[in-house]
Amino acid sequence: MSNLQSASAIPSATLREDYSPPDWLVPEIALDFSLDPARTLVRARMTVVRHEAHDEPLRLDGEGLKLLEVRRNGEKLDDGDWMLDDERLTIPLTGSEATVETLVEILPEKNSQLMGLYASGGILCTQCEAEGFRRITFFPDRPDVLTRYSVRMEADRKRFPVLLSNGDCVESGDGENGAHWARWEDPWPKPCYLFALVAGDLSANRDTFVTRSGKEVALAIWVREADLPKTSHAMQALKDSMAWDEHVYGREYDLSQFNIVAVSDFNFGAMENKSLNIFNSRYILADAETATDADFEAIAGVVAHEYFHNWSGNRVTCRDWFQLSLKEGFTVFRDQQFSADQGSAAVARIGDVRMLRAAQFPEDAGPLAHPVRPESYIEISNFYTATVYNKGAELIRMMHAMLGPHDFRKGADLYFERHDGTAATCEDFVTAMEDASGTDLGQFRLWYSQSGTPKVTAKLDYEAEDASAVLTLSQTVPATPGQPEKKPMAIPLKTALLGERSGRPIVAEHLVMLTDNEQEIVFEGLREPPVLSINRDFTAPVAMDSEKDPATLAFLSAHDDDPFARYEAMQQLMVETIIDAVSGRPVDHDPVIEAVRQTLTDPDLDKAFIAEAVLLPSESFVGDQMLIVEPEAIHRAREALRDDLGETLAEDWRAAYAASSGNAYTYNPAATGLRRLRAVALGYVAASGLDEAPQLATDQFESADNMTDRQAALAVLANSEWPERTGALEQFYDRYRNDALVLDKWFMAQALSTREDTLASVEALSRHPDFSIDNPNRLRSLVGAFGSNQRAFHAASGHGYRFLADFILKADAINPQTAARLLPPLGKWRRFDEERGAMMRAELERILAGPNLSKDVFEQASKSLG
Ligand code: 0A1
Ligand code: ZN
Repeated sequence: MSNLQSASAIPSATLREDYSPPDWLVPEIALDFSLDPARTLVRARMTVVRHEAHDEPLRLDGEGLKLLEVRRNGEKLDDGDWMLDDERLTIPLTGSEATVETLVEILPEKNSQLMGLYASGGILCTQCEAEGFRRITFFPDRPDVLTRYSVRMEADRKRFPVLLSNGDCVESGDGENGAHWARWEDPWPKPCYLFALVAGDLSANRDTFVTRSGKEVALAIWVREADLPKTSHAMQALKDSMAWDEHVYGREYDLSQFNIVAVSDFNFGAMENKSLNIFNSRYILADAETATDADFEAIAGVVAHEYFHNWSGNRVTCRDWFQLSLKEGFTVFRDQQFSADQGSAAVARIGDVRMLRAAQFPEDAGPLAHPVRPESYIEISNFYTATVYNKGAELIRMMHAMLGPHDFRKGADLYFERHDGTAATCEDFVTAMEDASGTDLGQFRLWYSQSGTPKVTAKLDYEAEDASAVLTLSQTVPATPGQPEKKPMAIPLKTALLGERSGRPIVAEHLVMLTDNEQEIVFEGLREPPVLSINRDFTAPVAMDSEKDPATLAFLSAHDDDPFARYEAMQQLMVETIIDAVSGRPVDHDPVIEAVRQTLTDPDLDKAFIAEAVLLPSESFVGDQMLIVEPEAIHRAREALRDDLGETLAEDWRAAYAASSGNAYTYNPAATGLRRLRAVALGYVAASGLDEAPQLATDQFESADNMTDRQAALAVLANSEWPERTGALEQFYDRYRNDALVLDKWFMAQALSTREDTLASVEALSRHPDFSIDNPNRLRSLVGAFGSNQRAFHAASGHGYRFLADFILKADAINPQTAARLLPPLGKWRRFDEERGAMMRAELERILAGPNLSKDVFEQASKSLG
């Protein structure tokens, strides 16, 4: 198969600068599927039109297809009339237009990569982004070829009573031998990565939405019948998203139906195929018994994300895959705005930044760093990254901050107006923002091309005599692979000064643009000594060093009027305290304890905010701040601070726990905030060493009327040395063994455990009868989660590294995309001591030497070593 590498063939890279427009366009295609999981036949008849003057033949991408027939203008061609290799079919054509027809055979049941047409739990479904369509039929598989689709499919009526594709069902009927068929037409030209087809025994939760211009849209969420009761939250999220996009961006839905299908085997979260979104079932199915509040939030976020793609991605798509952030960065920004509007905006922002720091900052600081608009790739699937998605969203957010909401909306309108129905570039987006607002975004464009997280230092010097202060800002952008030298970036920083005595703003929030390597800003007429509050709301995705002492950080954590800055001050105080301990400097837990007490007992604060603010930074995040990561020392220092916080504030934790307990389950922002605080408080009660802690956790575990509380208690028990642990894990397993999504939580709680024996228990779990390497969710919940467990993965024996590498090699033979996504923890080898670093490198080398390595894993492993 073409995506498997022999040791001798080094896969080649595709370069952004090599882009050239397609030689042939395909305005129309008629697809005819004879569906059978064991052997499906696909007939494709397309009209091809020569694009500008050239002599090139028609080249169609194809992978793993058995070619049975080729026709040109209706005439069957002999073998010598075309050329075939394992990547493409070449057909000579004369004239400016032709009809080309192919017939191929594919084997959905054998498709373990989950790209193209595959079988999941008896359902046949497709995944075409980025380059899966070529595994269905021969076609110019690139996003700048836009085509109108007519799709006929025929299948056994009993096994596949429901037949879906993009657009509308225009005809259907009975076939021979118990078969039936349907024909779907999509009036909107689209790139082939947005094609979708589903056939299966599915039931629908149906609803309707009336658009602002009065068109009725039929909505349906298709699942297995038993799962229907778990679809109401996703349906509500869909209707909310449709209304939100009209209200905030003026974007209306453009077809008469919108279908969502949930499948249990899926490489990513979900896919925005035109009017037929296909979802990983974990982002659709939810009820109080089986899903946590975090699951409910994620479902709403992903449903919104996929829906918003209808405009940012489908109506305006990407010219080439280097422009992926054009649709993904913008759509993540839109889904973040939507989520912020559903509850506490501050808590939503904290969540965005947590995610960015957990996934993107490390990526930007490691061997896989790449710009938001990459310059080259070997396998495009490896570029569905936190940089393209989440840093990409931060770029859009910075433009929003610089232009203001009004001009930003004008820019978005202009972008949609100019590029509707076309394949556009990141540059087109920035130009539209520039043209609509008159803002010069020249220097800002560097954010798309320079990788690495800028480091900004801010120093405020106060002159008491003349009531003034000078803010000195400087920036450096670290060298990253292929980019040794960097230019200074345009960095928007929302800034305010607070009075040291009053705790109130004495210079109101305003946007400071840092554009030079170093810059000074003078503030005059200061009534009292100032305290700097900078990068409020995290306006810029930078690492900020503002040289504040613990007292100032504690002050800001109690007084800053920007909730994000308040959270940030507390985090910084906690990180510095832990790092002091790791580095052997004298440790003083008191400022953290005092700051946490203040926040915890502040009656004016939202409970969800308190819960986020008092949570200690993760061991990985602390490690990311250090030159050489010391996993065991970080674990010990963090646990010591946690125990001290638990013990010293035991009364307060008990009180917070009690105040947030005892309500019957409802799902709304106030109730989820209370549950979040209860979970955090339970964690600290457990750390306090109070005798009652095991009982409290066990009671919560057993009597919870919802998964949020039950899972929180399970996590505390799974981390503990208490005898109650084993019983709780057994009970959980017995209760949920038949629910795959909940069983994933059971695997994950153990893989994330901070206990010393986690590696051994994960090894044992990998032999559990319910573990399956074929299902991406299960693989990620055990092996993926383990790779993010800093203590267990970095066990000094190196066995954690070996375990992960073994799984990457095994998974690569089945599903290269999912295997490659497990690799980044090994790529951090430079950040660890010599022994660990050498062992990690050795595993990367072992992976690279693996037989028949995929392009996906080859790219990640070779770049990680480089
Ligand atoms: N466009 C989707 C992400 C996605 C990408 C590739 C996939 O399959 C390999 C699936 C989904 C999104 O942003 O949600
Ligand atoms: Zn997306």
